[in-house]
Amino acid sequence: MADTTSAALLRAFTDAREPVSAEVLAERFGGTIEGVYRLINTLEENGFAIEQTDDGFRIVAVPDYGLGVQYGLEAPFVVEYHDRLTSTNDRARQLAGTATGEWAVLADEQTGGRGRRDRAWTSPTGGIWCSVLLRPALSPDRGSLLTLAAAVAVTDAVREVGVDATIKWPNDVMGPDGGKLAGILLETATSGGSIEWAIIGIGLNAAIDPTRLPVDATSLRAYTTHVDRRVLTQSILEGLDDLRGRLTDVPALWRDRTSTIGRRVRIEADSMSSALVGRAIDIDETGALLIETTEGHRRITAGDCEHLRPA
Ligand code: BT5
Repeated sequence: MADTTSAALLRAFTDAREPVSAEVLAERFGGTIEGVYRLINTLEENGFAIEQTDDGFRIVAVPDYGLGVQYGLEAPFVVEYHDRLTSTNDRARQLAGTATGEWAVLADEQTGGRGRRDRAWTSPTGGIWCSVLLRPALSPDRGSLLTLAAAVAVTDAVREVGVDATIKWPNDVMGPDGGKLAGILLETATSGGSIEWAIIGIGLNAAIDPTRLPVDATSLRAYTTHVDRRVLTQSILEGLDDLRGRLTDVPALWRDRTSTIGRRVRIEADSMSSALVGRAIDIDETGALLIETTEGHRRITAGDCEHLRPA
C-alpha cells in the first residue's frame, strides 16, 4: 500500500516552521493524534530529528535525501523513498495502476535500472534515481516534450550547484568534460487519444565516485565535493513541475542549453536501416531533431545521437 500519510504530515509541518502541537498536526493532515505519534516515529526512522517541547513538535534535522525531499518541496508530488529498488520506473508503474495522484519515487540504489531500448543503467548507492509519475492531459505526440522538460530541469539544477552541464539530444545531460551525467527514460500509457500517465525516469550521477560508473559516464562528485541530493532533487522536481505547465516554452529553453545544435552528428534509430550523418540544425516544436545531410533535410523523432568532430 502506498504511503501518502507521511507526506501529508510533512506538509503539515512545512506550512508552519514553528513548533506544532499534535492536535493541530492531526487536524491539518486529517488524522488522529495516535496517527501523528505513529508518523512522527516513522519520520524519525527515516532520518528526521524531531524535538518535542511544551509548544509541540518541531523538525530540527532533515535527512539529506529520501523523505527529506518531501520536506519543503514546492511541487505537488508525494515522495516515496526506498533504500534499494529494482527500478524506480517499475515502482512508479505499479503506483500508476494502484494509487491516485502524482508521485516521485526515489531510491538510493537500483539493482535493475533501465535505459532506453532495454539498455542497463548502472545505479550504485549515492545517485539520484527518481521516477516522476504524472497524469498530464496531453496528446501523445507532445509526450517527448516531457523528456526535454526533464533535461532542462536537470541541467538547471546541476548548473545551480556550479557544474556547467549541457544537453545532448534528446535526453542526455553532459558534464563540462563531455561525460554523461544524467539520462532520462520516458514511459507513457495512452487512452482515448491522450496520455493517461507518464513516468519520467531521471538518473543523475550525484554522490558517486566516477570509477563506479561506465567509462563514458561522469558524476557530480568529479566536479564538486559537497553534493546535496535533497536540494538537487527538490530543484529538479520543482523545475519539472513548472515546465510541464508551459510545455510550449520548452523547445526554446532546451535550445539555450544544448550542445547538439550546430554540431556534426551521427544518428542511429530503430526506424532507419543505417546511421545518418549530418549537421544538427534545430529541434521543432515537438522536440524532433532536424538534420541537414547531403541528401537534404531529415526530421528525427527518436534515436541515439553521437557528436562528431567537424568534417
Ligand atoms: C538513458 O538511457 O539515458 C535513460 C536512463 C534513465 C535512468 C533512470 S534512473 C531512474 C529511472 N529508473 C530506471 O530504471 N531508469 C530511470 P540511454 O540513453 O539508453 O542510455 C543508456 C546507456 O548509458 C547505457 O547503455 C550505458 O552506455 C550508459 N550508462 C549506463 N549507466 C550509466 C550511468 N549511471 N551514467 C551514465 N551513463 C550510463
